[in-house]
Amino acid sequence: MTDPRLSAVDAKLLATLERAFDAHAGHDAHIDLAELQKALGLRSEYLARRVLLLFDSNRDGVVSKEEFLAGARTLLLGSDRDKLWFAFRLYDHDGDGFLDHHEVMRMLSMTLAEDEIVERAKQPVEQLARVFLKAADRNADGRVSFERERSAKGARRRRGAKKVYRSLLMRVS
Ligand SMILES: [Ca+2]
Ligand SMILES: [Ca+2]
Ligand SMILES: [Ca+2]
Repeated sequence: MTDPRLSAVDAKLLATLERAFDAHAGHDAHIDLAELQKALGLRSEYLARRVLLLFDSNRDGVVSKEEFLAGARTLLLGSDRDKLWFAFRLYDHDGDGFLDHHEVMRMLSMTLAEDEIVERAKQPVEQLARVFLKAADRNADGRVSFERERSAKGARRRRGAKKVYRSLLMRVS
């Protein structure tokens, strides 16, 4: 890094991230699905797979150090919009730019499962999904786009995103 604007904090973070990568990547110097799931402490292999897809820019199925640093920097130092965009793509399973009922259901199920509150949840996921969509889906077409999502009261979805950020932050610090 030769950027003179790179602050000491930034440089320190980069060093921390590099150490975190080395610790999890193993001898092949790449983070595969199992290593990523373990590194993030995720119960859901599906969620780990989604994170891997977002980090894996060259689509070779594993995360290189460069890909890891780029992704982690976006999540740690990026704008709120960058972070939300990451979370949105995480749950947009078919990549059509919208969260539909099934994707919202999956997102809520996973968030609840990761938080170990699935047994305690009084409302079934189906009902939560309906409430969420009703709050976030302003033009009532049954799905949520990124722009609308951003401005809507998508509190549950944001909590899901926070969980991922928290996991990432915890593992790299
Ligand atoms: Ca590895
Ligand atoms: Ca890759
Ligand atoms: Ca979708």
